[in-house]
Amino acid sequence: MGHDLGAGTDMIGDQDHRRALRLLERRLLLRRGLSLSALGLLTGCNLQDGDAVDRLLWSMSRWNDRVQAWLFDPNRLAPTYAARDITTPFPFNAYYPEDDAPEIDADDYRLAVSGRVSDTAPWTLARLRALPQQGQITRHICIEGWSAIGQWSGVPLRVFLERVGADLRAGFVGFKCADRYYSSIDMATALHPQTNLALDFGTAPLPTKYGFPLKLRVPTKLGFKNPKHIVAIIVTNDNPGGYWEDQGYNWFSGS
Ligand SMILES: Nc1nc2c(c(=O)[nH]1)N[C@H]1C(S)=C(S)[C@@H](COP(=O)(O)O)O[C@H]1N2
Ligand SMILES: [Mo]
Repeated sequence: MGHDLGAGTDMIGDQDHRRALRLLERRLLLRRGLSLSALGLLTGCNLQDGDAVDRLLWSMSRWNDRVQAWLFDPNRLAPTYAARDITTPFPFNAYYPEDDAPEIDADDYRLAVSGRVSDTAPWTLARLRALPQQGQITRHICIEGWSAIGQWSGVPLRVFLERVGADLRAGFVGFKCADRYYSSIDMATALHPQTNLALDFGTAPLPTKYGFPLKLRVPTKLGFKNPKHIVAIIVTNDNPGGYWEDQGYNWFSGS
């Protein structure tokens, strides 16, 4: 199908390249709130830093094309991989350094549910683990130009939404995290068979840095639409936006 993005974490190149991409992306976002997709259209335009930027834009554009070709199709499952393909160590990413990841006490944890649902009772981890569990080995793609393969499993979001009596015709499902992060997805994506409320990473509970105790795993979306440390879920017709989405990243980041 031509959506193999290559193995390993460094599909674009070295650290400098990655840093440069990040700077470029930030500049474009500041300028006009341009999305990554719009960036592809600018290739060869009047950005002025000469060859370096040009090469960067070309590789970014190619990267973006491949990502877009690979990404969301509601009729298709995201590619899955074998255990030997798993990236070790798996990269950490957040808007803060690893040491600042929120520490959540498993016994005190409660998942809040609100909005267009019939049952708003909070969920303990034990209750979440008592629901049917499922998982896949899939590729996580970060907008900053890296990707990595990992294994996540937990409760299919569809199962959870049905269990709380969610209005499955509502437009959006929003997620609030224990840090200041938040994100949201459209209902079609929420009901996609691979969209998962992940409790486990590999064969053990999610480590703190990867989102303990609960992370949304959406293999059909970019990494930033995979909120970690989820503490609240809302079903709503008002687009809840997101931490990066509200700073100009393309909201759909999939199609
Ligand atoms: N709560 C929370 N979730 C988050 C983020 C964050 O900063 N806080 N960053 C997002 C981004 S941009 C990426 S690439 C992935 C990184 O997940 P990882 O640390 O498991 O690789 O988490 C996403 N979910
Ligand atoms: Mo990301």
